[in-house]
Amino acid sequence: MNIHNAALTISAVSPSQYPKTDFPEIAFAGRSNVGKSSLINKLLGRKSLARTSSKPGKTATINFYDIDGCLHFVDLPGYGYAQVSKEEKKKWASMIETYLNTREQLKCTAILVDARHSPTQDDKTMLGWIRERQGYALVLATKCDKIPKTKLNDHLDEIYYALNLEDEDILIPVSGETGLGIDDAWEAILELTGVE
Ligand SMILES: Nc1nc2c(ncn2[C@@H]2O[C@H](COP(=O)(O)OP(=O)(O)OP(=O)(O)O)[C@@H](O)[C@H]2O)c(=O)[nH]1
Ligand SMILES: [Mg+2]
Repeated sequence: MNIHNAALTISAVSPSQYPKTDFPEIAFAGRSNVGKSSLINKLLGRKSLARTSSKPGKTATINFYDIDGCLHFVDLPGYGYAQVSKEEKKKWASMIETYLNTREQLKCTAILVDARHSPTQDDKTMLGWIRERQGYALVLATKCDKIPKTKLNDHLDEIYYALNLEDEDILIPVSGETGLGIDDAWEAILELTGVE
């Protein structure tokens, strides 16, 4: 996609702050530090629009990025970060759940998993929520640049089976570092959000 303008619309914590726009949204969910914000930057061809950090827990709000006034990318707080207090975890979980369960503009939620490791119980729980809402799974396996090319298929197979993926689901290997899989990811995003 040829992007002319991408900008942060708002960092929201509650539904009253969600943008009053009616164009489609795609959300990016995944464990803290899995590479959500990095992938958003790569998809948008921007270095640091979405703030990233080697320290998990960077994104603590629901960040809406407006793309040419026709699509919102929604960067969700990461889950599963052990160092966050119980209170904070509860707050983030309820923030994510409220958005996923109530937002009508949400057309697709992608789940990001680290291609190097087996998906966690938290990943499976999150995918369960997503499936309940949209039926299928769009799984983006991140940090593939860190896996030797000859091993990549083994890692993808492991994710496929661990998450019980099926034919109608989509699993795309990506890298927010090298740009691997970015075109494929865009193709899936445009199709699943219905953006021309
Ligand atoms: N090698 C490599 N590093 C990556 C990739 N994606 C992200 N990283 C690194 O992983 C760390 C976390 O990336 P973020 O994009 O901030 O992760 P996040 O999922 O947004 O994390 P939270 O906001 O805490 O939920 C950073 O140090 C990134 O540079 C990737 O595809 N390849
Ligand atoms: Mg982030």
